[in-house]
Amino acid sequence: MRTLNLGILAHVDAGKTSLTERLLYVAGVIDEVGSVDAGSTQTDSLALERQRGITIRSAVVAFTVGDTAVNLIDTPGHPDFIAEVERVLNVLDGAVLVVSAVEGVQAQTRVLMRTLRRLRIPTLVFVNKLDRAGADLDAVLEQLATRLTPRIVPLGAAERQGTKDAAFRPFTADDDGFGARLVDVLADGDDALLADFVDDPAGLSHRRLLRSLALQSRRADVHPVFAGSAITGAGVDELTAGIVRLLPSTPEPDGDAAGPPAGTVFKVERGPAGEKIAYVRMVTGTLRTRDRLAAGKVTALSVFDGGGARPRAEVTAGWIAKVWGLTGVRIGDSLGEPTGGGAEHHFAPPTLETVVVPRRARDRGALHEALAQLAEQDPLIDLRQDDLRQEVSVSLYGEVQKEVVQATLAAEYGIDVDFRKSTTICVERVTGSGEAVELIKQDGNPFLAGVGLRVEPAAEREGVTFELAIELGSLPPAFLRAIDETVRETLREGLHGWDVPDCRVTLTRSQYWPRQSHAHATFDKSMSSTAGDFRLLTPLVLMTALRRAGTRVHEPIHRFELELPADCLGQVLPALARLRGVPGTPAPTASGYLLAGDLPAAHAHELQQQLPALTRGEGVLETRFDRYAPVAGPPPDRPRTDHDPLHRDEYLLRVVRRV
Ligand SMILES: Nc1nc2c(ncn2[C@@H]2O[C@H](COP(=O)(O)OP(=O)(O)OP(=O)(O)O)[C@@H](O)[C@H]2O)c(=O)[nH]1
Ligand SMILES: [Mg+2]
Repeated sequence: MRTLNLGILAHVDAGKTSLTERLLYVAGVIDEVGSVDAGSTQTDSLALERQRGITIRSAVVAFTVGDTAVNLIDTPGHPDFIAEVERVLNVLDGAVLVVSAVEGVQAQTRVLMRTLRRLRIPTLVFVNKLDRAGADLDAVLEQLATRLTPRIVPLGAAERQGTKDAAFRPFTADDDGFGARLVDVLADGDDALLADFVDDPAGLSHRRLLRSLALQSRRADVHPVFAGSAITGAGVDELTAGIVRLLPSTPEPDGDAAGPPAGTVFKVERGPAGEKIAYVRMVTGTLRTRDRLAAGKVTALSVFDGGGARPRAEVTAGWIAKVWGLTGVRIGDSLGEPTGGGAEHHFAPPTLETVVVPRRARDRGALHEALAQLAEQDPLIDLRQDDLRQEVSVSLYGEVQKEVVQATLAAEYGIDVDFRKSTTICVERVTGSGEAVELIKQDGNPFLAGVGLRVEPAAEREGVTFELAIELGSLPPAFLRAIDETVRETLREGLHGWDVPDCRVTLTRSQYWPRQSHAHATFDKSMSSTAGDFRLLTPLVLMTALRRAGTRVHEPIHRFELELPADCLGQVLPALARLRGVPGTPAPTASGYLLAGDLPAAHAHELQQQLPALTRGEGVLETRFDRYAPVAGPPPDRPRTDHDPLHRDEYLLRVVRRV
């Protein structure tokens, strides 16, 4: 059996879940097509998804076409749940990008396609909803080519679109112009094809063109386009055939699957008894029950089978498995051998933060526990415990995600919560260079550790780097590791309490007292340095260096696109200015204006709320994170969550008392 791990991605409501249902039906997995609107689909299985008719978590189902086992991952389209898509991207062999034939290319369509192309994930496009009034395949094809990529290959035409009898008619060799269009796109990525075409244009067989199409599609060089309807089933047979013919799959390993198991964990959930279940995409080797891994011992394995899962004793490369027993596992982990996957983020981070307050004070402990479990399934909510104020806060993408967190806490944990007003999450960027040093027994340094650090700015997205300007080997590795880890932890709260995402830190000095090993003396903590000494001293030195280097607070800025009726411009512009928006020149459209520009993330939600009143309900706003920019005026401070290494005396008092 070959395996193919397929993601279904799209803007919200384009029809991913409906299409998933239809693919399962066509493959014979289900006898009846469930409906999103009736809350009866295989993949929208959470109570909350069924109530709201939107997908919140990605879900895996499986079907078989010929000798290929397809694991299909249905993802959420709402931008608040983009993190779910992100986690899945690392495990896909291919994707189907769904676009509505009525709405066409939308904001999230562009974000997703850009990412799929950057990661070179082979992607087919399915233009859905051909049956709906207003469907216009040609217009959508034009948008795909101009707004996504010219490297698309439409494989058929729409008939009777806009009616319930809408159909997708695949092109054949006899279709006028189809061959020419194929040559046009394919010759770019196939030199031999180009040469033969130049030699003898009439001599290229249609089969040769289709072979080149499959090859280039599997390499993510071109994107075949299908069309149809998830509701009526039109075009879904052709799409099914295209999935196995035009996307790459993993062949069954022949014998040498004996290597150590390696795989990527892309989802973690809790079973009915609270047991942790990891979803792993196997990359090499074989994983068996009773295998011992760093994260725990495998107690059970299963692979996907239709809407359910089937127990297995072992799984090999290419398969997605549910794995029980790995108590220490986290999303994004590589199991076994490192698989090269890191925590690289493909999409923008959450830009909102909110304090979660239990309605009943006695729920405080349980709330923390519950949020910690949610953070296990969704690490980007980045639980933050403020020890001083006894509060917890979470990072969020938007108001819908907030409602989902609230509803989940109520339904699954019986905890009713309210949220404080959301605030934007800023970052601090280092502006200059600064150094500090603390040596043993000098200037009241109470630790048996000496550390000198230099802090310098780093380029955006460079991350925190830790380098050595001391001789390698002059400090035991355990101490080096302690400094390195503490540097990264400390930089999560900069001078104003915000994360410092990019920064170069250099270790310029180091000092330690070796383990005492005189004739009768055993290890004596008062005379020998420990990793703990380095962990406690490093924040002090680092924050002093950071203060000398200086930081500037940056806030998240969204890019917005706003379509509005012509006569509303006069009201919209001043409203934008009040929200610190910076619009470009209004571009006239058929029905009014298109206004694009920048808007602080802090005000994106407000603009959305004011929009109906400003535009008689006709305005359409799309916003997405674009970049961080310096905050004008006094920088906002974020409360610190722990002992404050900026104030040396207080820090020492707290830390020393604790030790
Ligand atoms: N007429 C018509 N309606 C469709 C079609 N596909 C989906 N719909 C409807 O569109 C709505 C959204 O469908 P979903 O399948 O939930 O869309 P989705 O992309 O999974 O949505 P999210 O997961 O929330 O992003 C539902 O009301 C569907 O019934 C189609 O081909 N034709
Ligand atoms: Mg869905």
